[in-house]
Amino acid sequence: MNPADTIAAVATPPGSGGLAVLRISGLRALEVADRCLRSSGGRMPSAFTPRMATLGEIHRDGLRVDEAMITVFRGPKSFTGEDTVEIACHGGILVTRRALEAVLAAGARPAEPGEFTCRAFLNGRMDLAQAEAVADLIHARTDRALASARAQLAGALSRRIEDLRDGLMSVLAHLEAHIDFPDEDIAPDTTAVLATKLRSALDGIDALLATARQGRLLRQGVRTALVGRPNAGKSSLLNRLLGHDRAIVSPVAGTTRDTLEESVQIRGLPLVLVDTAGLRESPDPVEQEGVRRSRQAAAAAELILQVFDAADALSPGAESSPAEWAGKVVLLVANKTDLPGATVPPGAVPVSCRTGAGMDDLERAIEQRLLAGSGASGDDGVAIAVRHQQALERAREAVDRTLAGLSDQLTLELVAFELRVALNALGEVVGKTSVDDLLDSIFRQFCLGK
Ligand SMILES: Nc1nc2c(ncn2[C@@H]2O[C@H](COP(=O)(O)OP(=O)(O)O)[C@@H](O)[C@H]2O)c(=O)[nH]1
Ligand SMILES: [Mg+2]
Repeated sequence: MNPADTIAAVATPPGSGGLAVLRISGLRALEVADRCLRSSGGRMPSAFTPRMATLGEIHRDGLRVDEAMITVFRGPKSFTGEDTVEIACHGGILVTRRALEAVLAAGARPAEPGEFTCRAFLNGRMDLAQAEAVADLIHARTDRALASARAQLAGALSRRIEDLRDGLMSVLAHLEAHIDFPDEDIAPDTTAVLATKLRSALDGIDALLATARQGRLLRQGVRTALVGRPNAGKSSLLNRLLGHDRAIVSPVAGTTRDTLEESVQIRGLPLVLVDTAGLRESPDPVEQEGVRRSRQAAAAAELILQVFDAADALSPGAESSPAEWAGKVVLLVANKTDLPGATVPPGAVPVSCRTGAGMDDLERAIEQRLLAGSGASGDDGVAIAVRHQQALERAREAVDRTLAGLSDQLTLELVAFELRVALNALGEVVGKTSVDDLLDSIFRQFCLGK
């Protein structure tokens, strides 16, 4: 990914549509554009007013490829920070391909995945956490996920990280002053002040770490298994939650034999629902396999909706949940409450998949149980990703060691060293690591003896 290259790509998804947008970015973006684009009045893009759409055409070898609206952005005022040209042409599969070929023939090279955003990061238009948020924003499937991605793109996570870094930096500055003047002992009350600052950094890190579960939930969705005896109404519940008939519902017990997966948004949370065969002993080998898959689906799920027939006295609701469900969110759903004689044990959510009664309550219960203890996202919408979590955990451990070093009165060099480890780990979240680390990672790639 040579940043000196001028790159081009189609920015809209493949397929035919009304419009397609091509993007050219790099030092020579305007030079490339001048070779393959012109306004309907015959002007070259380098003469266009920046940020104003101009009607024109894409041409190659003197032949017109397509009509287009062309917008020029002069760096650094562009997404990538470089000179950029955006071309909106007709969105046909072939016409888009020919347009891209014309741009490539004019001297750009095809961009690699993520390269435009990568350049935005390298050129200081956004930090690493914000660059990642671009991908989150594009892939968001629910409103909550979208809100969180927007917050991260706007710098909510970056600000929290910068605050933490500032706090730790001031402690480091103190330590280093004492290292430079070793004759002066660090005063006990100074140590106490530093320790307080370190502990407050730990609290800040913990607050961010508490959003990790929510982050995973929003980015990946919650695997949710519908389990229970045959005929309890699992497939009916799946259909209700989806809002349309997807699974076969039948009074014949054992109808659902394979597991079936569907994505759904429940109160802004992405869920992957897995309908399963009922859990029961069966002599039928196909159903046995279905039961085995049910167990597997339940084992892989984070949320289990344990459905039972509230009108069936023989189907006790409070069946103890198997030991392997420990650590999962299990919600007991009492179905068929429309039938006479239905009884709902405490803790179960009463619903009727036939009438739709109780579905709102069930959705609220799902939301509440999933967000409970997930630390929800912060007020600022921050919900960290796995990469941030790993860096923050390392930062946390290093701050812990710094604190221990201070109280054990280790040499200040060692204490400061741990603190730098913490600062670097925090820096990784936003893409700032110390020069030492950067050089290290660069020179490690050199061969020995050079
Ligand atoms: N009365 C009543 N019948 C229901 C309800 N939900 C499901 N059923 C019926 O129960 C039977 C089994 O439902 P199904 O969803 O296939 O159960 P599964 O085996 O757990 O997937 C079907 O005949 C459904 O029409 C309900 O809320 N009330
Ligand atoms: Mg079923």
